[in-house]
Order: sequence, then structure tokens, then C-alpha cells
Amino acid sequence: MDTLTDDQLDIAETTRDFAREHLAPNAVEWDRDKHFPLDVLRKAAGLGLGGVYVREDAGGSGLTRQDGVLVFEALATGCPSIAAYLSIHNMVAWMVDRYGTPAQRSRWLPDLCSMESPGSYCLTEPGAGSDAAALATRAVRDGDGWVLDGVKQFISGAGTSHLYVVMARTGGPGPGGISAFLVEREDPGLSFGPNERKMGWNAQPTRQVVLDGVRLPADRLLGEEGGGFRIAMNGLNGGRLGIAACSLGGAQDALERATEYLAEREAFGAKLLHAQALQFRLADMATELEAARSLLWRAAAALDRGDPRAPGLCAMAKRYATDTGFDVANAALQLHGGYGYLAEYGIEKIVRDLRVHQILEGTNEIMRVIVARGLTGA
Ligand code: FAD
Ligand code: 2MC
Repeated sequence: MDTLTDDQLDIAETTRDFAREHLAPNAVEWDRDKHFPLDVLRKAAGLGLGGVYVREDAGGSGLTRQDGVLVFEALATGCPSIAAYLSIHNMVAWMVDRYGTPAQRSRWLPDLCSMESPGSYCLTEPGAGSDAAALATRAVRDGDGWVLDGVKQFISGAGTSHLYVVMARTGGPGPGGISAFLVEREDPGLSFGPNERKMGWNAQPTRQVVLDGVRLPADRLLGEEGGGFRIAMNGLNGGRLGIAACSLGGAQDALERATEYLAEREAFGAKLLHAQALQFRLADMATELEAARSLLWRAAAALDRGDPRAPGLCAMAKRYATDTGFDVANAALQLHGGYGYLAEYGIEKIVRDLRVHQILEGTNEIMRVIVARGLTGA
């Protein structure tokens, strides 16, 4: 922790306190009841967590990505699923801040920052996931405005969120034919599928977003016509750091719980923590997490300074931290013996929540595609 400033130490500690008080005591129940605690998210917004990267003139906290990875790791120690939704919401808010006109910024950012209007990010479709540039949702010009038709798949927060950043095709095939739009929940023609039944991430809804002749005025285009894919990818660079940080937070919590458990549990006439084999296991888990954290902080610093290597470093960090986080949480479950498998201990929930971080915001195979392209130039 010695590379952190006093301000960063404060941010991490305040957020961890929030997670300890408002998330951790409820996380198992929210998972069981599939409850999305919007009231608690709004409380987090009171600490500035609804607009982490948004500039202060629009109600944001104006923090860096290096600050952000501390925030999301700390939040995820209380509940990875809620922390990850907040990370996605912050990706949306950052996109509006970064690419919005002054009018769009003043119209949408204050409510995004207070979480009066939670946000969702809509890229994936039933027929286009990893190959996002193949998306088929169409936006056709209609006078000054647009009409959108298509289906978005697996959208986090959908149905509850008020603002949807939707990537749609306004031109020819490939990434250059895609534009980004701001769609509101009340826009006629917008509807949602049922809440998907999932292995984890149960404390937030995942639904299809269906666009059926959604008519939008011209001022709902975000950024340039044809610039939507680049906007989506730039959003994801930061989003991938957030998801990686959530994996570290969940795994750190699991490691701490396993250590406490072994210190209490007796077998063969001694505390299990005295078994050197188990101490070595804990040592390896801590070492792996620290290595992942170092890479994540390096990627965040690269994104903050606009280093052209940042997308590759973000992909490396997302791949490494989400794989490590899952492995560490799974090892913590093993160290709890049979109790690790019981819902009330909260460990199996962390494992289930972290599993999907290896899949979404770009699968870990796609992270390797990105890294390999950087190496080979292909
Ligand atoms: P596919 O692209 O069909 O991939 C299938 C398998 O093939 C994967 O293992 C993949 O890694 C592999 N593969 C594909 N191409 C290659 C290749 N070139 N080389 C090697 N392997 C390859 N999307 C959003 O837009 N917004 C959201 O809010 C959102 N939230 C989500 C929440 C949840 C709970 C889930 C499960 C998904 C969410 N997603 C969201 C979608 C997520 O980003 C996609 O599921 C993911 O990008 C993979 O796409 P796919 O499911 O279509 O898999
Ligand atoms: N950062 C900045 N720009 C990027 C970029 C990145 N990470 N990735 C691609 N681009 C740019 C790229 O530089 C190119 O720009 P230009 O036209 O100026 O040359 C343009 O985008 C097109 O890129 P590619 O030619 O590489 O496009 P391709 O179709 O070959 O592959 C790939 C792109 C595979 C990297 C992209 O489709 C991808 O990331 N797929 C994964 C999709 C994904 O992550 N989905 C997550 C959904 S959100 C989610 O899951 C949530 C939970 C919210």
C-alpha cells in the first residue's frame, strides 16, 4: 500500500467501511432473494460513487482510474455483484461525460451521479457477443432523428436502469458503421425480457432490451455518427479495470475469511492454521492477489495518462485478475471444508459471483486475442 497517497488511502478506507456496513451484512440475502438494492446504491452515490470518473462541474467525483480500482476493490469486499453493477453504471456515466455535448452532460449526468437514474450499457446481442462489431441492431434516419430496431442480450441492470447507452448500426458492416445512442426507459417501443436465472450476480437483474421502432430525436446520438464502436471500446477499457478490481475485492474477502476460519477450526488436536501446508496455500493466494493488483494498478495508470499501450494492459489485467480472483475464491471455499459449500457462509456466493467476470466485459479468450494482436500486429 506504500505507493498510495493519503487521499487514496482515505478513499479505499471509506469505501471499505461502506461495504462492511451496508453491503456485507445483506449480501447473502440479496443473492437468495434476487434483490437489487437501489436504495443502497443511492446511498453509495451519496459518497460520490455514482459518478466516480465524472467531472465535478456535472456532479461527479472527478477521480482517476487509479482511484477507481481502489474504490471497486473495496466495494466488492462487501458484495461483488453490487460493486460490479456500480462499475458498469460508472462506465455509462463516464461515456456520457466524455462524449456528450454540454446539453447532454447537463441533462443526464446529475441524475446518473446521484443514481436517481441508474445506467446500462447495451452492446451484446443474441447473435453478436465477442464479435461485437457484427451487431445487427439498426438505427435508421427519420427526419432529424432516428428509429431503432433490434435486441440487446444480457443487459445488466435492464428494466431498472433509466438510461441505456445502445450501440446500433447506422452505416455499413463492421465497426465503422456503428453509432451510440442514449435511450430512456420511458421511450415508446422499449421493452425488457424476463430477469434471467443465473449462477451468480443475483443481486442485480440481467435482461434482454428490446427496441421496437424506438423513435429518438437527433440529440440522442452520443458522439459522432459512425464513432459508436470506438466509444464502446473506450468505455470497456475502464470497465475491464472495474471488473478486475471487483474480482480482487471478492477474492480478498474470501482469503480473509479463510484465514479467520482456519484460526478457529481444530482438527487432529490443533488449529488448522498451524498446518504448514495450509499456511503455504494462504501465502500463495495472497501472493497471486498482490501480483494481480500490481498489474491492475499499472494498467489503470496507463489509462490515466493516455498511454497507447493502455487497451492491451487493461486486457492483460482483466484476464489475469479475474482468473486469479476466481482461483483464490475457490481455494478459500476448499479451505472451509464442507462449510464452504453452504450458502450461509457466503463463500460459495463469492465463487459464483466471480465466475462470470471471466466471461463478461470481453471473455478472457478475447482478452488474449487483444494481447496477442498487440504482440503480432495481426
Ligand atoms: P460468444 O461470443 O458466443 O463466445 C462463446 C465462446 O467462444 C467463449 O468462450 C468465447 O471466449 C469464445 N470465443 C469467441 N470468439 C473467439 C475467438 N476469436 N478466439 C477464441 N475464443 C473465442 N453485455 C452487454 O453489452 N452489457 C451488459 O451489461 C452485459 N452484462 C452481462 C451480464 C451477464 C451476467 C452476462 C453472462 C453477460 C453480460 N453481457 C453484457 C454479455 C457478455 O459481454 C457476453 O456474454 C460476452 O462478451 C461473450 O459473448 P457471448 O456470450 O455471445 O459468447
Ligand atoms: N480501446 C480503444 N479502441 C479499440 C479497442 C480498445 N480496447 N478495441 C478496438 N478498438 C478500436 C480499434 O483500434 C479500431 O479503431 P480504428 O478503426 O481507428 O482502427 C476499431 O476499434 C475496430 O477494432 P478492431 O479492428 O480490432 O475490431 P474487431 O472487430 O476486429 O475486434 C474486439 C474487436 C474483438 C477487440 C472487440 O469486438 C471486443 O472487444 N469484443 C468483446 C466484446 C465485449 O467486450 N463485450 C462486452 C460487453 S459489456 C459487458 O459484458 C458488461 C457486463 C457491461
